[in-house]
Amino acid sequence: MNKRTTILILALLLLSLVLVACGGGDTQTVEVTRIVEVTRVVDAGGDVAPAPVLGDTLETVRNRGAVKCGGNQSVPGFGYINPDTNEFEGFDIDFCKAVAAAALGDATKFEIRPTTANERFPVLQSGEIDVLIRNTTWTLSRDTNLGADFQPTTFYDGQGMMVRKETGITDLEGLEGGTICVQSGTTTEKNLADVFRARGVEFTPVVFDDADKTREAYDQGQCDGFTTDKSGLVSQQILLAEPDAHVILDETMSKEPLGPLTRHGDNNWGDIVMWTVNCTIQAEELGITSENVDSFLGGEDPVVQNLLGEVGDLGTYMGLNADWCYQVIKQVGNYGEIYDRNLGPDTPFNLARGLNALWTDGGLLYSPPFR
Ligand SMILES: N[C@@H](CCC(=O)N[C@@H](CS)C(=O)NCC(=O)O)C(=O)O
Repeated sequence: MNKRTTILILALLLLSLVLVACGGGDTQTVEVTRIVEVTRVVDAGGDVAPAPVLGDTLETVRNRGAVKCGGNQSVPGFGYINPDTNEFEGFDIDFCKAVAAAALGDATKFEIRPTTANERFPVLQSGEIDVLIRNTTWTLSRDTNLGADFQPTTFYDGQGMMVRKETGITDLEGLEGGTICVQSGTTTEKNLADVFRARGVEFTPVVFDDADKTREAYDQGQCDGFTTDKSGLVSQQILLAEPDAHVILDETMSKEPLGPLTRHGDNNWGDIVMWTVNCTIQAEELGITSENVDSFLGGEDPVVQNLLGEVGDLGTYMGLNADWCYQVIKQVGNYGEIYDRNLGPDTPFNLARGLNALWTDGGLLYSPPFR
């Protein structure tokens, strides 16, 4: 083993970040004071190897005893409050539970801070939440200018358009001269303008700042079309007065890779969220589920042993228990279980996996190795 020296640099940074609300063009300034800890391990040969940096979010989460996720409350299937149980449920909520299972060993130790599209980035940046898991599209400006780090995409989506069936409209050109309900602070708002301009289709946007108002306005006939991510349309459709009276056009107007975000400056916490998502994907690839995970313990396969923390120090590198990924699988499930529970054939959505299938099944989901 090489002799190693650890250099600890503590820097107090006062950052004044201009947070640009993603679509609406409004700007908000938030003062952020953060202590950044940089730890480097220098080996005897002089090469600098990055060592795990234990940022303060994990510490904060442990002290609080819960992970705080920014989320949705009115998007069935993804993030909503079940009226029967009064509990948050959905695909995004399950990924928040998975982070709690990884970080605290207990998937029930989470809190959801519901956010509008406009306030989601400021609440992440100010430290009010630990992670934002709310159908948020990964874009360059959000990843850089808003001080966020996007973690692996959990849902590959694209923007769609809903119209009333009775109109007989089958494509975007059919909306010429019409009105379109859209939510502010979203990529949706910008894409709508760009795509319609590019096609030379005139329209009038009717803009609201939350999902309920946008859907209700469309339902009451204030708009000819309703646009958001296709997953959002499928979700909102079940809340319309007559869901079957509406159709989502085949056209997809954009790329919307949706996934969790952490703050710039806490790489360790970012790694925890990243590898939590990867853990669910890798488990599905290996056929490990919440039901059968225990039968994989004590096996000989090093790939499984690493994933479940039976050998190696993978958890330690992130400041987690060795069984962090086992807890995610056992308590929340693998990616396919999370998908099916919230969006699969036994739900009102019955969404095909499509791009969200594993790479081995022709989709885009691919976890790097647990080595
Ligand atoms: N993926 C897009 C759109 C995300 C978005 O905010 N969609 C709306 C429409 S379904 C939503 O989730 N609204 C929830 C709410 O306002 O409660 C983005 O990141 O800007």
